[in-house]
Amino acid sequence: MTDSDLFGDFGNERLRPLAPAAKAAPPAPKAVQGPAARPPGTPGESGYSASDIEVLEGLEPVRRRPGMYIGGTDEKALHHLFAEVIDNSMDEAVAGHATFIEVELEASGHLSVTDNGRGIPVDPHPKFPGRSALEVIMTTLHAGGKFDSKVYETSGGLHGVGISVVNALSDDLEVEVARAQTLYRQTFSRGLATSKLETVGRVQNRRGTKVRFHPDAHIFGAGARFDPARLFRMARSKAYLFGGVEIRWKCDPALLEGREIATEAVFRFPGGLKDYLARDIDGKDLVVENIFSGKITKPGGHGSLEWAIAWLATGEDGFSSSYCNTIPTGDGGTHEQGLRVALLRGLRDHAERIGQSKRMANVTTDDVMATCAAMLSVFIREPEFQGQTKDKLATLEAARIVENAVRDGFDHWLAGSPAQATRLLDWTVDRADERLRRRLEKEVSRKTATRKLRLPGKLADCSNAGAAGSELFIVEGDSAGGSAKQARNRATQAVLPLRGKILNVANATRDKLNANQQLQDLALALGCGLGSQYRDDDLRYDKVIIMTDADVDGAHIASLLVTFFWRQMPKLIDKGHLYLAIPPLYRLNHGGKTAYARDDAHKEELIATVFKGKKPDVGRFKGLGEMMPAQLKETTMDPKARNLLKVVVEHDARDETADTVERLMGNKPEARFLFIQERAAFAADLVDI
Ligand code: 28F
Repeated sequence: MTDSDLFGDFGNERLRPLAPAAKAAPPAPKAVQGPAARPPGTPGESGYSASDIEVLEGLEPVRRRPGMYIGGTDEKALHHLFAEVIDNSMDEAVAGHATFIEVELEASGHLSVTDNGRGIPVDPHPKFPGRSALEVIMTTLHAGGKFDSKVYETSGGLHGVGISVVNALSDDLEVEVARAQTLYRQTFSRGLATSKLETVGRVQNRRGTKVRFHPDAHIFGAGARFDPARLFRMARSKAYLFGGVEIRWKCDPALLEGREIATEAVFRFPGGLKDYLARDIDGKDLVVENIFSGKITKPGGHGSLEWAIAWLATGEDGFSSSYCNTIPTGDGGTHEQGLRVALLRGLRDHAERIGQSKRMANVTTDDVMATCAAMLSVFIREPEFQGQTKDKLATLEAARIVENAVRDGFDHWLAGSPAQATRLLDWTVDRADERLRRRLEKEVSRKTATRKLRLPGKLADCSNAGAAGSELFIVEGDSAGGSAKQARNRATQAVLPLRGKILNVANATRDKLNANQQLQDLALALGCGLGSQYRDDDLRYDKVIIMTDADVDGAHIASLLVTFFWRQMPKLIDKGHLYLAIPPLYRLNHGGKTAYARDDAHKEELIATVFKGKKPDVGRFKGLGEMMPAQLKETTMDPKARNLLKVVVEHDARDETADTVERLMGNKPEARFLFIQERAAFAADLVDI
């Protein structure tokens, strides 16, 4: 049994996976192949019919462990339901069968998505007498077509795969299909049909699929609500990513109480990513005034791609937003790699052409991308995603397709405006020089500073000279500090014990912050300065890991620390340095086997999977200080065995994050009370009531 088995499928150093986790997936279901010959009379433009569906088992696993399918039951997971549904409509649009998609949020919390595509097949399913293809798709997990290219042009959601998960997690769901001038309807609740497939009647000028659903309060909590602003942004993003579809937004005014978004809107952006990027960098100073963009469309969509790139001259870091088949790939992947290589090689060749190739000698892709705001969207058939998080593209062909296309466009763009090209070349070379200068400074400062710098007495520093590979564990109290110091790897792991509660900087004055010994010690240990003085190159550690007890107090201290970093060192978060350790809450022993569980749900899961249902002895850790150093190392600190949660703020969620931190940590208790009220059911799930 490997360590990661002890912690089940937690994605190492990433947030929960959005895809079914292979390890904890339901028992291997029976695959039922349709009959070879097409049963007579099966309709469908592309000759597609129910018999092509490879059917797997029911939806019970989805309700039992929703986290395996949508990454949790929090707000992000709730909005994943919408993503699954609209991705199916987008598949129809990208495949050329739909031209509009309607999204409507009702006061009741019901959300409906309607497309004018071909409509989900309703012909009888040959393997399930008395059930239609529609019902089979809605009520069976992974009911999707064979990965046969004629069916899957460049589908993001695999046409019907995700929709059954949405059905399982909705307490009320209604599907309407208009196909062959006939309107059909069927209703469901929690994955089970609550009506037969009804033929509602003849329809003349309507075709496509409508899904109207209400998330199940038993899964997401009674207070769970769709956030209109988030739905609005998600719907708008789809229209930017595929100019061939019009997306119509409608939201009940009652849900918008003074929010800044419209009750109705129509999104159609033929300008595509160029418009999307222009909106994102609106008004910012650029190194070269116009956006470098391009688009390659292939018949059937496979191999199509679009990009839009600008270099910010504001001193801000750049960002890369990439997509595959209109699905966000938050962790990048092969397509982004192809883009980076194309830009570097294009610049290098340009330097050579103007006899300045020497200047590019030290330039890396990091320097080219340092202040680059890039958007990239690819369409490929049957994309492969890396690992379980499903938001990193692994399809190797994508790197080549993107590099060739972008390189071509870039060569023309550079040749087309020599003055701009020279400015970009100068800018990029400056970035490289700056990076090298900082690295030198850092090595020097690290060595001298460690001697000279008045490091806080409580810091047990690591012996590593550079920041690369070094980690700082921030722990609460001296007993946890003691265990951590014994458990650590002294070469690469430093420990800073903080005593007691941390100042809540969300409503503290600068003076109070300066007077707070804890936070001053922390800032000293980190070495990178606070606020506008922050310099990422001076940060003395590569990873800053908050390791507090697995109890409510620990969670409170962790949120106070995250508030401190968010307010005083946001770039430390943006650069991916901040993590949360995941110490175990329980130790399970039985029959010579030991496993550690992070919470009650995980304990149950391990009893079922590791202990095969046999009741193990369960020990609860009162705090890190309680743990033997060897256990602390094995479960929480050793990079080979531990799981870490990386603190990530998505580029387009910054405002939302600032708003949430203010509401939760600010000095307006009524705003906090409202926030908690809205999510009371989540707390209910957590508290043993
Ligand atoms: C509001 C959500 O789900 N739209 C969809 C289609 C169209 C077809 C389809 C969907 C059987 C199992 C492959 C129709 N005719 N909107 C949607 N529109 N699924 S979902 O086929 C499902 C097949 O997977 C469709 C011919 N080919 C495909």
